Amino acid sequence: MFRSRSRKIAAAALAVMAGIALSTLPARHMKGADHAEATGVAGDPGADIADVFAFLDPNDNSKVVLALDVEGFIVPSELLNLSFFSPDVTYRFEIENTGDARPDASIEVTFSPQTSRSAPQTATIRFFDRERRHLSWSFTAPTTVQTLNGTPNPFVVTTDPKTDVSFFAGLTDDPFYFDIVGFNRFVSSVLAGTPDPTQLQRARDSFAGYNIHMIALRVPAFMLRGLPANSVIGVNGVTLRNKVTVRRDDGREDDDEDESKGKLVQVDRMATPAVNTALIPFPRKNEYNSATPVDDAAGRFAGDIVATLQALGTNNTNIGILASVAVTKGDYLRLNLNTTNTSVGAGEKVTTPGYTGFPNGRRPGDDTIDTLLYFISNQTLLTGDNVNANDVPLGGSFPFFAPPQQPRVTGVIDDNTRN
Ligand SMILES: [Ca+2]
Ligand SMILES: [Ca+2]
Ligand SMILES: [Ca+2]
Ligand SMILES: [Ca+2]
Repeated sequence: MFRSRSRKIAAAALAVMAGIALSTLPARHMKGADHAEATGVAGDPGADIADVFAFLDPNDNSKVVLALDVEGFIVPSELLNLSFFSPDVTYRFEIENTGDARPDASIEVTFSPQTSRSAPQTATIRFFDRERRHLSWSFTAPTTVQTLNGTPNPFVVTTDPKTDVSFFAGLTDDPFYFDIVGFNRFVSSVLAGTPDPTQLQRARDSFAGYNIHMIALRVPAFMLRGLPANSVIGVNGVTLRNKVTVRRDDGREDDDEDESKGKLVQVDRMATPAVNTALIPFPRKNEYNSATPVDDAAGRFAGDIVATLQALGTNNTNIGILASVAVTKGDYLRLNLNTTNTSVGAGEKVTTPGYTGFPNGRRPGDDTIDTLLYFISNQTLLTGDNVNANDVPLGGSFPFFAPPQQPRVTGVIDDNTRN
């Protein structure tokens, strides 16, 4: 990988430096972008957002692709039993387009109950403008049904003829890639006083071989710009459940007869990867998930985030960059709709000429962990966790994610998992 011994030593030194810095993180066991990062969502997989994506369709920059995924680590052999979206969860994309922290529009997705393993659920997609008070449009679409065959069922994409909005929901390969174990072993070695950067050379993608529940939309950009049209939008993924649910003796769940009918409570939120996972102290992680970007901009978590970054040795310039992404105007994925995008980011670094990805929105292939480590290390460390790409190729058209990992056919031994 490196051409000379001196480069190897330099890379190792930088890795040690970052490791020493990262060892001071309040969350010493980093799990993923946002997979099961807090106790409140770790026990509620159907509402646990793992990642959020926002990028210009590389084939048609007049469209924005929005995606969020929940309930990761679905093993291929269980993909039939576990392949459904909770009918009790509201999945919401909050859109901010005026430069403050307050959402100006939202897209909500809900699902009918699953009635059969071989029948799709029906998703209802609703667009609200003016801070969710006005329903602008809605349509329904089927989910993609799964199979235990060696070849996955093709993705079912529905395009609403009135709005030209496309929708997909179903299992995909988990697009996030990161060596959880190597990273945590390295941090442990630093904590023990014997920094061992070779732990970062495992280069094993902890998410390889597993599937996740993906919800993706492709939306004409003008719908998200607001009036007057703005060039930068913020995207925040949110899950909500009914505030009160009554569990009945016959197994039904009912919220119709309670006075709280219709009231929703936020279960999880996610925009910038790894903010809650890496920068928020453990005792405040559930609180962070329940809070809003308005709270972020008001400084509710700024002290914790800045203190963590300072402890990491991050200088004011790079704290400023990271704060502008996740604190100053609230934690949103901010995407410039006027920045031409021609790829899904696979194989690119933040320093790649012409790079247009995270922290400008987030594309499926963007190496967000390496990018965050790059800014945390004052733009010195580029090798990150040495996992540089997803385990399988991403798609070339909407929804751009890879098909689900299937149970292997007879004679195939490797299941792709890299534990
Ligand atoms: Ca989460
Ligand atoms: Ca706003
Ligand atoms: Ca993957
Ligand atoms: Ca990486």
